[in-house]
Amino acid sequence: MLNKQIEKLWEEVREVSLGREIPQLKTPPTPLELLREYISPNKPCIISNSINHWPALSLWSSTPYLLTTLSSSPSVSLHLTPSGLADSLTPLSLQTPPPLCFASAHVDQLPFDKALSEVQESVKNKKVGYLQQQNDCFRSEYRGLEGDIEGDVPWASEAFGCLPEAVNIWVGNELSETSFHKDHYENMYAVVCGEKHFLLLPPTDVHRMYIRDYPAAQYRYSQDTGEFRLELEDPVRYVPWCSVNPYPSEMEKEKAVAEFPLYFNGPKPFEVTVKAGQMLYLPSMWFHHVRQTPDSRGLTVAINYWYDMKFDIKYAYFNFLQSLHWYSPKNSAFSHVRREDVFQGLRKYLEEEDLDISESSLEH
Ligand SMILES: O=C(O)CCC(=O)C(=O)O
Repeated sequence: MLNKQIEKLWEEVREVSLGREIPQLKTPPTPLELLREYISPNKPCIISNSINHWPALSLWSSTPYLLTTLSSSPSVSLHLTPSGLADSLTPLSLQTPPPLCFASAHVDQLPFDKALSEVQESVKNKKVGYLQQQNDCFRSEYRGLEGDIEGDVPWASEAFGCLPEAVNIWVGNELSETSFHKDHYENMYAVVCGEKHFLLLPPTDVHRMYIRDYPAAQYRYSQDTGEFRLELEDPVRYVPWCSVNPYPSEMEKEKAVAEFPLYFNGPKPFEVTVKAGQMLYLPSMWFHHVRQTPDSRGLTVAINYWYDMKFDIKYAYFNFLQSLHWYSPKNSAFSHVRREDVFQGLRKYLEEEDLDISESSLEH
């Protein structure tokens, strides 16, 4: 039973390395400082005054500028969901227990002006648009804006010893939220318009995220009916995803705390707001949850640079830690009981939908 030792690790990491607040740097660090103080110890920081020279900081707050500059560009990827939560856990049906799936957004390719209108006309619990695509979309779909930012973050590229693998843009408003997850990339995340609010947990806190396998599903939006349908992938594909929603409604709060006590009763996540003109160094494998506050015209715009991470000893330690089981007594409100529930609900759903999925895939 390693629970006590794992809990000690959460505390010790904060005591010896992370502290209680994310460091705020007034100017960009030298490559050596970034490497020594932040990348090597896998420690986030917020950096001010590092992108003041980007023309984007003044230009992109003008919607007419964006529309004109991107008017002859190829189409851009628009993510549509009913709730603003893409890549997040969603009930597949109204059954009890509700079978949860990992729901990805409906993705449309549209000219920028049409896609931006969809974001601006988003309606909560009906249709929410988020302009994003994590495939280097800035350098392909938004080429027209390339001169407004730098192709890389020079002091970071020097510290990482490489150029960014991908540059992505995120254009949304307060209705879009990104659920807790981690990436196998080093991330330099710059906010250009509005604010982004991050909750951060170090990789050592992996047990507090209740990562479980969920069947993948896809939202499909119909222009004809104006409705979304959630379709389970066939054959079933499982996605390991964090189970914790850090902001449950008042009604759901008690249940959430009972289901995920390690998250809600453990050390508080680091909370940081990245303002327009600031950059967050988000180290590889850190769990992050992202919300946003738009600027006065109603948009948040951010750019992130993904650099390859080093699959070094930290990665090996993380995998080892994740392989250790958190012991939960049988019949407790969380742990295996809930996992079973997830599959019980799914089994019922598949039967009702007459989907032929083998029992063995459900034992996954
Ligand atoms: O800005 C967002 O909504 C999410 C950003 C994110 O998850 C990332 O850069 O890895």
